[in-house]
Amino acid sequence: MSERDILEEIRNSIVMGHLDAEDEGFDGSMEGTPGTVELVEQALEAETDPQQILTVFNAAMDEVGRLFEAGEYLLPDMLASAECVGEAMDVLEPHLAGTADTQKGTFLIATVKGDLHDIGKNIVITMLKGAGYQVRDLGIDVPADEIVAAVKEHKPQYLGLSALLTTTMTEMETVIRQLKEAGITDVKVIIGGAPTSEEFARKIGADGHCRDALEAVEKLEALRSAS
Ligand code: B1M
Repeated sequence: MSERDILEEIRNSIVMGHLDAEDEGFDGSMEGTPGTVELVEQALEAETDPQQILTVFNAAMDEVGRLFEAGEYLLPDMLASAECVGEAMDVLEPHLAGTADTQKGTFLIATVKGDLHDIGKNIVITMLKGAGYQVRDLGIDVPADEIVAAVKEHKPQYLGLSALLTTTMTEMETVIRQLKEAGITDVKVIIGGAPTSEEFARKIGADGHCRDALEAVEKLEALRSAS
């Protein structure tokens, strides 16, 4: 199978919620055929660039979002596709991970209060670990005061905030305000997630916005060399 074909198969398999060969997928007919996990393993065996596989995860979840918006997919369908990406990330992570370089500093990240989306955050974590940062994941649905307490405790150089909902992105502003109120000015805050933008980052006083995980690495490198 060509590289293009296998990447296309991974994309389809995520969209169809086909986790692995034991799973039947949304249409009930896929049991016994390679699912997302086996296809990612095959792609890695064929020496496909892991970054390229990550790009396919993004594309597949965009399609799932489109189908959900069109009313063709329900919540459990989105969850099944999300599970495919989660398991596939576990297979991919060792191929992306690097060794922590203590010189590079600590990066703390959370999905803000009210928001349960973590696929993007987890990709950012994998990429930053791969780039040598020490990463601490605070998880999902994390209230602003817990984030501020974690910053006080761990004293990271960088804080990442993720939000996928227009209703939760406003929590990022709360976090930045509470950091200021606590007198914490030495942590650089960068944000990301589909509804956020460069303009929004400026408005709430963040130090940067990242469109994707690659840009998160670039932004941290830029902030590091500027400091
Ligand atoms: Co939800 N959901 N969802 N969902 N979901 C969206 C976001 C939505 C756009 C779908 C749609 O309608 N088209 C829509 C939001 C609409 C809006 O706010 N305008 C939506 C909705 C409405 C909802 C619910 C409200 C549905 C309901 O209950 N009726 C509900 C809310 C739950 C909650 O959070 N309280 C809900 C629930 C869920 C699931 C739990 C089923 C599941 C999440 C499972 C999980 O994450 N473990 C889910 C999913 C899977 C999606 C979509 C389909 C996919 C998200 C995703 O994983 N994308 C999504 C549609 C879409 O995004 N196209 C959708 C792939 C991922 C790699 O990209 O997360 O953007 P992304 O991350 C990127 C960048 O944004 C950036 O880098 C990442 C990697 O490149 N980035 C950062 C992200 N965070 C960063 C942080 C950084 C830096 C970069 O820090 C430095």
